[in-house]
Amino acid sequence: MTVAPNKIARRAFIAELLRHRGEALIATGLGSATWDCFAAGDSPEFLYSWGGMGLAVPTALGLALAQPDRRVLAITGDGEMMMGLGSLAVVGDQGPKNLAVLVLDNETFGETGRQRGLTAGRVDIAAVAMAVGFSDVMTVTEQGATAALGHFLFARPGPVLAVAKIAITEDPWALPEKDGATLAHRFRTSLGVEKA
Ligand SMILES: Cc1ncc(C[n+]2csc(CCOP(=O)(O)OP(=O)(O)O)c2C)c(N)n1
Repeated sequence: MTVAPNKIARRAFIAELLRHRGEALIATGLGSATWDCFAAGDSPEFLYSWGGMGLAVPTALGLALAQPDRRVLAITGDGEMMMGLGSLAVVGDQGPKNLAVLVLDNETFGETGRQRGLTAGRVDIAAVAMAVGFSDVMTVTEQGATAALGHFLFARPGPVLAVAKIAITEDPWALPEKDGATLAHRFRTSLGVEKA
């Protein structure tokens, strides 16, 4: 699936996609992916990252292995994913059926000043995922693709990865709790593995 008339507006896209979440756990990449998920409606089942560039997929992989009965989705940016690219190979090696990855690809380091990202050139993260053993990949370029994407990310046997080609946009600030210990405690409590 690859057409690109108008690139995707991330906030509305994520809000629509998360309607299909069910009980999936979400690990967000730093910066904009975190703000998008928080803006769509906060949940203790969202594990936000404020600064761990490259750690969204490793975090989601750990969750998926520790919680095999829960669907786990990492939502992250292209720059963040490129920094943690090797983690895709670990996912391919481990092969968790309950893990999905969504890369919000604006082909820039948006948050730090729109520096050019590698996916603006020849790098194809979906092709990398296929090459390291993901079971399926998808590239989305349409705002209205959220139902198909939701089914792919939340129901297809994993590990699966989707790349959504998104627009470079200026979105209003939407900042969740910042304290990592508080966020982790809230998340673990919601899983029932820690007392409130
Ligand atoms: C190790 C490390 N290097 C650099 C940064 C600074 N930094 C924060 S967000 C960001 C860009 C993230 O780009 P991308 O994941 O594509 O997300 P976008 O902002 O474009 O949505 C960078 C370089 C950081 N937080 N950590």
